[in-house]
Amino acid sequence: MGFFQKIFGGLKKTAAAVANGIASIFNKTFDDEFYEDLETVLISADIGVAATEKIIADIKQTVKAEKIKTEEELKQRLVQSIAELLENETPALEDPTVLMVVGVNGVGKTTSIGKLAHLLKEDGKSVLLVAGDTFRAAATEQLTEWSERAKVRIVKQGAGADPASLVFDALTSMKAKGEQVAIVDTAGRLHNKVNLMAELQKIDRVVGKVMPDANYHKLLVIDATTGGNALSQVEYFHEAVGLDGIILTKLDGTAKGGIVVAIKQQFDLPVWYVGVGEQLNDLVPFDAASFAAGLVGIAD
Ligand SMILES: Nc1nc2c(ncn2[C@@H]2O[C@H](COP(=O)(O)OP(=O)(O)OP(=O)(O)O)[C@@H](O)[C@H]2O)c(=O)[nH]1
Ligand SMILES: [Mg+2]
Repeated sequence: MGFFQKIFGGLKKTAAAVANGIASIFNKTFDDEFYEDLETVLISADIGVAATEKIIADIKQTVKAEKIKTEEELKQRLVQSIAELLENETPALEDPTVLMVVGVNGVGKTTSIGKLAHLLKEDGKSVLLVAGDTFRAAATEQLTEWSERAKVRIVKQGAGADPASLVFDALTSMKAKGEQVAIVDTAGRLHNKVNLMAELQKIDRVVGKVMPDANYHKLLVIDATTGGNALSQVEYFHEAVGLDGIILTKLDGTAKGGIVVAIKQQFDLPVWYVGVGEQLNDLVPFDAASFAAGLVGIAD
């Protein structure tokens, strides 16, 4: 299955909600009431107030300029407006790359890392997983299973080991072996948030020290089913460690996939990958046009 079909499939619930919403409000008058209802449909998909206002303004203008009449034309125009808001550049992963993956507990960090390792390996890269979540023994076991599925090397230590020194060892061996991409798993929860952020900042310094020339990116994983709360997670982690991008998981389990648009609008952070299921192949590189089409449920 191609990436487009995967994104499309993952957005099925959101698309059904948006398409049904539009079908129930559509009338050919394009009056104020119609636009108010359209606003409600978009906000219900978690697109966010600011982005929704931009989309509505854009639609209002083009409905007149392009003489839009049918529901299908309206939806196509909607796809275009959303795609414009989502357009972003994700950097090519040049060697060597270090990715630190952060996020609150349960959002899908470890699972996404496993899937990403597979995706990059399929792309011909040598990948190293670093089991930086030493807070729970089960976390290391879980990442080990993923390393076996994706057939990539893993560096790990016992539960309770210091994550920063584990990362130091892992990256030192990565340099020696000439591996191309390291993906570092981190804890989602420590005794408190301050400890967690201090730990992430410590790992951060170690990466800078061992591999100052690496292409180092910090990715926040957020769970699409959490709704508006995801926005405060973005804000918090962005302030604490400075993020480069987002991995949005569990798109398959929600009708609120529009959260991506709200995040882009509020933080101007690009989405790099989306998770559309629990299997090895269920992580897809983000693409604005496909995502926008999937969100509205039309395949161009
Ligand atoms: N349906 C679906 N489930 C997902 C997706 N990504 C992750 N999950 C599930 O979400 C649950 C939590 O995933 P983990 O990868 O363990 O999350 P985590 O962020 O590493 O959690 P902690 O290590 O506890 O902080 C698991 O049951 C995953 O299978 C996705 O894209 N779709
Ligand atoms: Mg985990």
